[in-house]
Amino acid sequence: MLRTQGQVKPLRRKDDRIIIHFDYDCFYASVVEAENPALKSVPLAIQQKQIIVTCNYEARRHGLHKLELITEAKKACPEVVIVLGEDLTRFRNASKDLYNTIRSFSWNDKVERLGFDEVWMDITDMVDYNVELLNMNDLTTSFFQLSREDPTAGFTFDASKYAGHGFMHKSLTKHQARNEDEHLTTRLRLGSHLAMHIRHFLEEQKGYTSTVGISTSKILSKLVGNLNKPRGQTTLVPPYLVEPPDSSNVLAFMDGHDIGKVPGIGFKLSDRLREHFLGRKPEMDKGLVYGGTKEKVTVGDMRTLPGLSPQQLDKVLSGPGSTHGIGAKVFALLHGIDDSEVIEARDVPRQISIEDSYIRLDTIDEAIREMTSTSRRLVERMRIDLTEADPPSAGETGSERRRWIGRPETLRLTTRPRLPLNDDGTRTRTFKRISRSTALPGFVFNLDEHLDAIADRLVKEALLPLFKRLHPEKAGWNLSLLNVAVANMVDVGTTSKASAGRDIHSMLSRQEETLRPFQIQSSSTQLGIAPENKLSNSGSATAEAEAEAEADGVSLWEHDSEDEADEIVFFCAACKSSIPAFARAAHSRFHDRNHGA
Ligand code: DCP
Ligand code: MG
Ligand code: MG
Repeated sequence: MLRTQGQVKPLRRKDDRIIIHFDYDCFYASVVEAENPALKSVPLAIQQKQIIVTCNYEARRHGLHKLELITEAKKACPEVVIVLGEDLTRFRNASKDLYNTIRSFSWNDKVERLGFDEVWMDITDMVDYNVELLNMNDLTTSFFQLSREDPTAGFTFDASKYAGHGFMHKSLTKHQARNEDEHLTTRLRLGSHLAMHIRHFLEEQKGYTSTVGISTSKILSKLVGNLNKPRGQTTLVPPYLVEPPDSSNVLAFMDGHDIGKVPGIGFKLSDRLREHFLGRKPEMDKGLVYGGTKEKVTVGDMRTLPGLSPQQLDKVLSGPGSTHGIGAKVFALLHGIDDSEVIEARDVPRQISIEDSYIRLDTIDEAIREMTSTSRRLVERMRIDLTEADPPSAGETGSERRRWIGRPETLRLTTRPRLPLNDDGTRTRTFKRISRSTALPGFVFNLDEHLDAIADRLVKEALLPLFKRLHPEKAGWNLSLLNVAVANMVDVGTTSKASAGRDIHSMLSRQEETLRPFQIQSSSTQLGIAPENKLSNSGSATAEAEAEAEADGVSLWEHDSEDEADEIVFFCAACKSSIPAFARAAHSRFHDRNHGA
């Protein structure tokens, strides 16, 4: 069915970017195999708690699956080698190393990680530069320049075809397929060759295979990559037009997906969409910790629903805490349009949070005690992750001084209250988090102060007031979780080696920007003082809206599986381990389940 003009017009894409999405094959298993290559040829599974978080492809050939119970896996394949993966250090390190390797190819530093094993790279600048260099009369022996400065650095390739697979939906006839955008085709071809080059580099230099998608947006590149797994790559080929719908390869490709599979439409949104489409609550498999099979409603089902419009979707999807303009965003996503940028690399995490879950936490004294110990760990974490050694100036000796390289501006307290008992004595479980934010006080940055003193003061002056806003009653509440986070990180710039050798210009311009609020400071000892010109963002509308949207799970990138990896360090005190953010929701459900209702 053709959409009316009025609805399609806002769907003009911005200038096409070329984006590559990497997904490392069976990531945790590959990390373990890299340490012990003998394991490559046997079925290998990585265990966390009672489940297999991932397994190698040898194990998959034996019928094992990701997120399967250990007991079931052993039954299906008694010879499986199981390696414990509770300690995430090795995975985090491997992830950072691979990320830095990919980043070293980038000119614009738009290289973004999702979870531990996915990376997007915006290669628009590299592709466009190289399109200019093409000899249109002899595309088959082209040269891809990997550096603007050194014309000899690069590789030869055949620009007349794609590297790897190209995806063209079968519904598009040859005739329609010819109606393609030549320029976009050329650019995507170049993108596919660069993707192949980096993919092979990762394989040969680092020993990791990956699955890659190439398209014009984050979402399309991520989705199309899935078509050839593992160790493959797929380019979504033009035509990319939105109109007419029956000759768009993008729409044809998107239409077949279950709406829940579209990144950016998380489980909450997809449930509301399913409910809207079916006209009733969808059947849900509540018994499954990791989200069960639900009734399949496809993107095509939704997209062609009579009367569908951004306004209508807004009505269906907006609720407390929902993202502004959610209807328009989802409407665009259903049409395969996603203008979200690949976020530029940074040297400090975006936020740090520490949390603990409780079977019972229902007195103010306990709450204060828990907030204090959590704060202590948080400040300790900040000192590790957000400072670097400050080289002593001439003539100075003695103990090593450190300086802050990232300064979060916001302090956030999140709790998850248990619902009161039902009449029949049962308790309805809820995963709903509530939060309040305030400006992070400057004394937290005082490196000379003892951790205990900072934690005490932080609770008294900042967290307790937030707590009272969340839970005004003296008693009557019972919390199953407390989380203290610092967010709104301002990157103060680093002098470390990690940042050396990168595009100097982009680094300088970035530093200028981020340093602006801190120009009154000159040395590390003064960093304990909050900048004079900093406005208090206590009760700031954006911070709270953000926190609440997060609490409701209605954010463009669903937290369950689509988060910012250890950009958000999440420490679960219940099992004493750091958890990558993508696994947080699943992990906390795991504890809930074991604690019982
Ligand atoms: N992971 C986890 N908990 C989850 C999901 C994933 O610990 N709930 C870990 C294990 C994986 C890594 O994160 O190795 C990436 O997960 P993916 O689901 O992307 O899967 P893999 O990379 O393991 O496999 P594939 O080859 O299918 O990409
Ligand atoms: Mg992945
Ligand atoms: Mg993977």
